Amino acid sequence: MSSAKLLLFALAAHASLLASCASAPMIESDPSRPQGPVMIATWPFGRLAVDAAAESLDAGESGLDGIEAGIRLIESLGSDGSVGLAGRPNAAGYPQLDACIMDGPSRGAGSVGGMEGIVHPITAARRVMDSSRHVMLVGEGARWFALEHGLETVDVSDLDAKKTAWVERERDPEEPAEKGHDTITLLMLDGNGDLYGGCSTSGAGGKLPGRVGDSPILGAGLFVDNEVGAAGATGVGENVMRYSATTVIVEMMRQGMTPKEACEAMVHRIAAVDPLGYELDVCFIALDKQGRWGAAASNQRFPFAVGEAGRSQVVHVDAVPRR
Ligand code: SD4
Repeated sequence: MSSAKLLLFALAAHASLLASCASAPMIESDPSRPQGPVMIATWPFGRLAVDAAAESLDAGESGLDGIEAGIRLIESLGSDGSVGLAGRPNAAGYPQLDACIMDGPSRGAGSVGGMEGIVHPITAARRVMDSSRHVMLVGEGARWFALEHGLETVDVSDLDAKKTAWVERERDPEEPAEKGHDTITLLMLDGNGDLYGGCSTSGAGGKLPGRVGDSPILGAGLFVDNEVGAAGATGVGENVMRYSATTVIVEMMRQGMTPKEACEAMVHRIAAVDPLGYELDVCFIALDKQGRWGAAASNQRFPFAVGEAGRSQVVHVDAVPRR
C-alpha cells in the first residue's frame, strides 16, 4: 500500500471519529453486565479496533486474532496520524514503529521496536511471538525478520518524498514543528474468560531516530496477566516506562482494586514522585478477569472505546482530581 493512500484513509477515519468523540459520555463499567467478550481500546479510533476485533471473534477466530485484526485496521487507517506508516515521522523524517502483543493463556509475547517500512507492526510482533524464540526485535533486525516472513512493506520512494517534506518543514522557522502522538492499545477478555492485548504506534513525532517508547515494552505500554487482568498505556512513553506502569496496575488489581481504581492510583503514584506531577501526560486503560474496565488520565479528558454486550461506544474520563 502506498503511504499516500494510507494518509487518505487516515484523514477520513479521523474526521468521522472526531464526531463520536465530541459526544462521548463519561462512564464507568457496569458490573452487572452480561458475560461475553469485553474490550477496551485507547482513543475514539479505538472503537474501529473494537468493532474489527468483535467481527473477528464472530467469524470464529481466536482472541489473539481479534487483537491483531483490530490493530491492523488502525495501522492501515493511520488513526489520527500516529499509528502505522501514516504516523508521525521521527526527527530524520521516517516513521519508526513500535508494537507488541500478549497472549494471556500461553503467556506468550512478541514485540518490535523502532521498525521502518513495515505496514503492520502488530503482525510483525505476533510473528516474533509465534515464529521465533525471542520476545523483542528492534530496528533493522525487526524489519529483516518481518520481510523474511513476507510481511507487507511500502514503496521506499514514497517514504523518501515524505522525508524530504518533513525535513523542509522542520527547517522552516515559520512552520511549527510537528509533534504529538497517540497509540492504539486494545485489551480483550474473550468469551472463555481469557485475556489478550496489543498496541501499536509511530510514537512521539520528531523523536530521535532509535528512540523506543513504552508501547513495545512489556509491563510499560502493555501488560496482560491471564489470572488477573490487563492494562495499557498511551501518552508520553518516557513518563510511563520509568514506572513499569501497566505491570503495577495489574498488580494493584490483583490486590483487589477495580480497573478504574488501579488506573487512577497509578496516575497518583507517578504524579507524587515525578518532577512533572500531574502534567505528566499519561493515560491508562485496564480490564480485569471479571470483565470490569476502567481508565484514568493525568492531565486531560481522555476518550476511549469500550465493547461489551455486543455493542461498542466511545466514552471518556476526565483528568483525575489532583491530590
Ligand atoms: C510513545 N506512548 O511512543 C507512545 C505515544 C502515545 O499518546 O501513546 N501517545 O511514547
